[in-house]
Amino acid sequence: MITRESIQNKFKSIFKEEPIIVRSPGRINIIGEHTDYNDGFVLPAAIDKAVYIAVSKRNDDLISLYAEDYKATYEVELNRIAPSDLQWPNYILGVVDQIQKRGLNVGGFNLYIDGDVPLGAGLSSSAAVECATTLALSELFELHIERLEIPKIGQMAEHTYAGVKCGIMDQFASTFGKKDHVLKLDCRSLAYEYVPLILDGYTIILLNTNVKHALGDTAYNKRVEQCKKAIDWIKEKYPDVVNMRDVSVAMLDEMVKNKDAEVYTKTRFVVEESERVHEACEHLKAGNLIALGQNLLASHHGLSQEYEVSCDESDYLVDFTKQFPQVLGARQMGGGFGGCTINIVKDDFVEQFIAQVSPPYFSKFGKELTIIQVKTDDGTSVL
Ligand code: GAF
Repeated sequence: MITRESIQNKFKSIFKEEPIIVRSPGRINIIGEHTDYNDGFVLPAAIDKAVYIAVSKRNDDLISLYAEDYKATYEVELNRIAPSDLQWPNYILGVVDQIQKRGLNVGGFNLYIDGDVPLGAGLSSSAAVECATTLALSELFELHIERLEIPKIGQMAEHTYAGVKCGIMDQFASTFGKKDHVLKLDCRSLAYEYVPLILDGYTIILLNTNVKHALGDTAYNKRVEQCKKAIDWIKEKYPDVVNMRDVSVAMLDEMVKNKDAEVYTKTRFVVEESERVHEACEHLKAGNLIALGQNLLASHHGLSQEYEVSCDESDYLVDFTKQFPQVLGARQMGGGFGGCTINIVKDDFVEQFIAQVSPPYFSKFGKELTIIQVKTDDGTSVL
């Protein structure tokens, strides 16, 4: 188990210094997928799996990184940072670059990174690295970066150094998450509301397909572009429309359907998914978990058949749950193309569910299924 002491000891053994340590959690998302970069709504929560970053100042201009997961070191001079072919340093270097672009001064530093957010599982390990790095450097160099800037810096680091044109959901949830709550976030205004996550007799189970998604290599950026394309067409008649947030299905019918059937199907999903967030949030508040589960299933249908960001493994797992009345809903979670499905499972059915789903998954795909039980947790903080 990772603790403050284990990180501190490891850091001291490598860098011989006393570090500042920051913890940033991964996230789940109840519903609202691919709506964030369209200025829509999302319903994520920070979880009890996190990234830990420890930092100390150096007397020179070197950035010296050590990643526990890779048992690897990466060093670069402060004024020579650039995206690396190794992906993992990019989440840190991208943050340094963003901080510098804001006119803030960082000096050379040592950084150690460890964590228990499974990588490539759609639980936003990369956003957690970005948020933890931002807060750690802010503390180390007394930059006084405002809390609302943390997710913005993380998101831009992802765009510029990791090459994923993501929205702000992951970094926002990692920064502002609150134990026992989900966040209903308006990705346009960044106004948010904490909604208690009361699942009364049910629990959230994640099934990790172990199909590792790397969003930079997937159709993620293509989907972002397809949404922009639809907006260009809609603006021809409706110049006030800024992005998909302002679009109705009627507008898509009028301005997009005849131009490009694929773009039409994709963007209609976005409009419908954003509406589902409001519905699902009301169901959660009212304790209507059956209706919430139906929202999840509808979301997955759209992600798979319309937005086409699912994969055989996720589709199989979601379909498999449909035979069990004790599983109220399931869907692929996060950017897509693998990672985890999120499932709402009756407490006393969890063991049986796991026992029943794992063997057929292995026989069909030749891959182990990893079961992850998560609890919600607080957002980014100094330990
Ligand atoms: C990834 C992105 F990073 C998020 O911004 C979001 O778009 C999500 O995919 C899909 O909802 O996690």
